[in-house]
Amino acid sequence: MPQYFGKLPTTDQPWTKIGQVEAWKQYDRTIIFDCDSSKFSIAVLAPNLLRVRLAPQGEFTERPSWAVTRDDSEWAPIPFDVNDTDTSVQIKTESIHIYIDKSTSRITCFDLDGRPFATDATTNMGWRLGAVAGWKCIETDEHFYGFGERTGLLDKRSEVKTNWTTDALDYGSLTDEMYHAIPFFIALRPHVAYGIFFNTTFWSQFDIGAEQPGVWKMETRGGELDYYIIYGPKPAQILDTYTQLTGKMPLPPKWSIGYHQCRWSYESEEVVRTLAQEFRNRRIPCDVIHLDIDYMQGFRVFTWSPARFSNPEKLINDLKQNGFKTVTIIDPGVKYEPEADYHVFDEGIKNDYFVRQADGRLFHGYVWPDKSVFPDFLRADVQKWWGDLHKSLTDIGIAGIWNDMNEPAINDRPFGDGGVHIWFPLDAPQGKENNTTHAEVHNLYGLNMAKASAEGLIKHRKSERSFVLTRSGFAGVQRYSSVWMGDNQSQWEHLEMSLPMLCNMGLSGVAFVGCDIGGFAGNATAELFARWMQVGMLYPLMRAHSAMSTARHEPWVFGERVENICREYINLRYQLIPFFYTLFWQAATTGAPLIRPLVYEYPNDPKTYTLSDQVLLGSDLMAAPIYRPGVEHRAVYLPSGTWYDWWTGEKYVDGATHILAHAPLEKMPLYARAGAVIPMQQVTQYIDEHPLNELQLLIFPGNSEYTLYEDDGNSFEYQKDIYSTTKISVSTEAEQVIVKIAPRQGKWKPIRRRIIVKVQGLGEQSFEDEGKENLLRFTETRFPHH
Ligand code: MIG
Repeated sequence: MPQYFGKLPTTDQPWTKIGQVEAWKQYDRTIIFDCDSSKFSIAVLAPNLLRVRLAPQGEFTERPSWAVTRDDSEWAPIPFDVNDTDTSVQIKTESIHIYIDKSTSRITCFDLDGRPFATDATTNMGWRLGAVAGWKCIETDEHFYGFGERTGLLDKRSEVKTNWTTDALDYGSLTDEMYHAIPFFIALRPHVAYGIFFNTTFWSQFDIGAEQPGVWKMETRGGELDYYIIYGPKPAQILDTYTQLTGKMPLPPKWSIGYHQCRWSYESEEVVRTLAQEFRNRRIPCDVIHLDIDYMQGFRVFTWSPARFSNPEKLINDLKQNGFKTVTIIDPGVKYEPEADYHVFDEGIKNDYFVRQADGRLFHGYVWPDKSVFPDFLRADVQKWWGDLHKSLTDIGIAGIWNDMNEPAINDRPFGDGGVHIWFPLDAPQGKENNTTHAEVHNLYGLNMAKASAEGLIKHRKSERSFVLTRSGFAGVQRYSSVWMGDNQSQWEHLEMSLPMLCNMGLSGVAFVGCDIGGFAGNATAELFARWMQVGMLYPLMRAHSAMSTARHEPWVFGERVENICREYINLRYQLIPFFYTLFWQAATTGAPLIRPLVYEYPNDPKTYTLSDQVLLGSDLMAAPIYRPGVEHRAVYLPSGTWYDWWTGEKYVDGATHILAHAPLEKMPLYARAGAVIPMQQVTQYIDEHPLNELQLLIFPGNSEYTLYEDDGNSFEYQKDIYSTTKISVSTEAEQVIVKIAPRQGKWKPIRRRIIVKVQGLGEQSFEDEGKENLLRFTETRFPHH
């Protein structure tokens, strides 16, 4: 039976609804409302941030907010007013008003123009055995984004989204549970947008008007309703606040934003060496090679197959000399192997690091190493142990770790106890002194594994930044790791879906994301692969990968024409590294995604609300890729303003219109917004191949301000303020474009270099970069078209 039929509600019990407000009292920033036997509270944490909690039994319990990095008390106090009338309690901050109706306990928020948002529905808060829920109104023309990792297109209105980490292999557009669970979304309509972070790690679910049109619902199988309302009105403001709550990403090492090559598997030293040399011979840039599970001895984590990788240290070092970083996969399942001198199993048993069942027996499941046990990553001592195990890898030069199967997946084929499906027991005790159960922390398993990996790498690679990639995570995973969308397929539909999937991840606070270029399962055609490499150039994480027993998917296997296309788009990626790196800095400081749906930048333009097949990189570069076979033309929506064709320089004045783009296989339509400043560098075969003595600023006439961010790209010195920013302003009047480059700010200094400023259609000027102010004028007459 398809899973969506299995989910039809049949035996639901009724909800007990909250009663009227009988009394209320303010404690500092929190207002507590007494209703019959229950209580609810509203804490004002910032002018645009509220936390609402409901204790059905009238008792707020001490409960951990696993994903939240800031306690309520850690938010800077802000002024707000509380007024009491016969019928309501009203709270006013400098950005929003909150109205609590005493007879129903319904909460409504208003912006300063009186537009309602996050309005409680008639049934507003309720509970029944083992579950709590909240209901709010969907406004006309409201659309819903985020929800973490989701298949399908951009807007999730009318859908049901469950938050429960799962190995979602063979996923398609109807799949609900995915590898990541991020109970956060953004609701948006013209002039109003707000975010909801549902603060629960238990199983939870959003129903966006499927059960009751006009009402969205959140439900969790935990004891307390606890959620944050984050007012915008711009998506960028919501994400900034949301990532203050769940954490910002650190800056990645610059090499990790180059091209990554992966396959299940490059199964021996010889295969890996040939692969690496192929990239260099063919002059296709590549920075990272991933080793999938076959590098291990019998899938035992933290071992190497002596037969296939006899001298990993030498291999990794030789790769390093040739400009490659090596990333190894690590799964959570530890082979159950008593008395075999397998140190990981032995140490884990000795210290009791593995999850036990409620009856105290060791829990085991079947994964790649066959019978396996699972570290309890919730425990700090287990995290530390696991992190330290990575020393054996970092000591021989491993620069990054790829975490797979950490949902945790245990019912994967081709294993199983005679085909019997094994579940991870929800009542298995977890945590220090067994203070909780798997039911509460299942969703955190991948996040905490990634955390252990990230912290182990920081500790053992000392002064160098590392790369972590995880298949599973929860809200806040951005603090530790990059993320990929698991096992996609070599299908046009999956190529198309990759853009809205990554956009919704970005709208859920996770900026460093990618999909397997070319598709994981199945065989790509030459045409699909070429189109996918073009789209992959836009992914914050640009990694190609393919599954065991599929045809090879390296950039050169589809013949010369496709190889040239791959080279051209990978080259473009490398030219755009300063642009991407600055976007990562924006993500790290403001929570802004790199890859953005148009609605992010144009939230008042309803034409963008369901637009899933065009994306922005940052705010100024827009791609309208092709994701259908045989298609060489497509409609492109240009939002309001002036746009330029990236390839031809053609200018489109006054947007909010559609154009027809011509896109032969060699071309992915790309556009730059008027005023765009795109920092670019020379193509190298890998990051830091040699010092770069040129920085190009490609500018499109218009009016704007841009800040370029730079640092050494590899160390943690930026955390000690060793970085620099340069403000570039562009103004255009009549026939003249004026580019003003402000003095470089900050402590980082580039090597001797020239800055080449190229204004689209008006030629270029260059100067020696001394970090000083520079004013350049470009006019039609001085620089005629060429
Ligand atoms: O059971 O390690 O999503 O990227 O190549 C499959 C083998 C396990 C699933 C991952 C995929 C990886 C594969 N893994």
